[in-house]
Amino acid sequence: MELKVKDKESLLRRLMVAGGEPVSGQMLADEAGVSRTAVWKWVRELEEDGYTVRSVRKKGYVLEASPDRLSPALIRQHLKDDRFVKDIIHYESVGSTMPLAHREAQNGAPDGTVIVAEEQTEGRGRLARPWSSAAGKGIWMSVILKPDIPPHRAPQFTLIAAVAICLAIRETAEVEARIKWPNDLLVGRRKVTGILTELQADPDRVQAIIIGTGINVNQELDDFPAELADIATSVRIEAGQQVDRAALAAAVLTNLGKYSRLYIEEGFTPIKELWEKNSDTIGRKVNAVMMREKVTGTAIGITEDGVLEIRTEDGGIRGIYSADIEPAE
Ligand code: BT5
Repeated sequence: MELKVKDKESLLRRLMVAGGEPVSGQMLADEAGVSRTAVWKWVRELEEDGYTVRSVRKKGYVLEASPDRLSPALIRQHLKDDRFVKDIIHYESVGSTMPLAHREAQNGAPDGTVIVAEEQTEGRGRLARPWSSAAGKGIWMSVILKPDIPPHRAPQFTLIAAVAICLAIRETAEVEARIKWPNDLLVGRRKVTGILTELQADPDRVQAIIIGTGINVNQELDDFPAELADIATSVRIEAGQQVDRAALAAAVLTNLGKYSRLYIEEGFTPIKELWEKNSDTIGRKVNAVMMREKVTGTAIGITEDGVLEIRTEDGGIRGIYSADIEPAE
């Protein structure tokens, strides 16, 4: 990781890796090629951003506390592997991170660009359904991927994302989320995460895949709007304690990099195995509710294209491409 101090963000990272030891203001100024007053100004700006920086006489600056935010520096501090994440663009409040990510992707943003917001005022799910995205409570994030694949393989990335987030929640908070086909993570019967995958493509090549992830992190039950009271949960509710959003976001991004690499190198089989192992859907009797029909049967697996296979009462097998899945009993 590049640690040379050149601005406020790199100063912050430098104080973070010092792990509570003072870092000399003179040394920072020399390294950055600026005056000690300029370093002091960066420190003041960090304090305005909510960090607590103590100045220890004759020794230097110590980072004492960080705010509960999804700032690039805080997320990067927790990244186990920085091969995947290229750029993190952080907003206080946006309508939705999805159109912003589309625009960045069109303007040439590379694979591994992340758009993240503290709050969305018009967060959305599939079919333009609303997605509740309260300020400071969740991870409302869109990730740009630019894999060299044909468009029909793009839905597999929803499954990669589901595996990546499911395992990140387990690793960070020891909460056992399970994947409901195709794009929800549940704890018990309640939804903790929704995933929205969108595509920019030519007829034969993917230009960009945008993975939108809405992870409920620190809501308490009464933080949810009334219509979600019986169907939503958060990692905090399930873990019984506050969860570090930046650490969880970093775990999600680390895993997204790890499992998309695994997919590119070894194909869909290892992803399919992980998906099925962590699935809430496989083996259950379900109704697949589509626009014009409802198919009832036992979910038996997913295909190479991410299609859900259901064995119906008459013993036939139906492939489901897009539907809402509900328990049949
Ligand atoms: C989804 O849609 O589950 C995909 C949600 C994707 C949200 C992310 S946040 C970052 C990015 N920016 C966006 O604007 N979107 C993405 P779907 O399967 O259609 O589920 C939508 C349904 O989930 C709604 O109709 C509600 O019933 C329910 N819902 C809404 N907000 C929720 C929440 N915070 N937690 C749990 N359930 C919720």
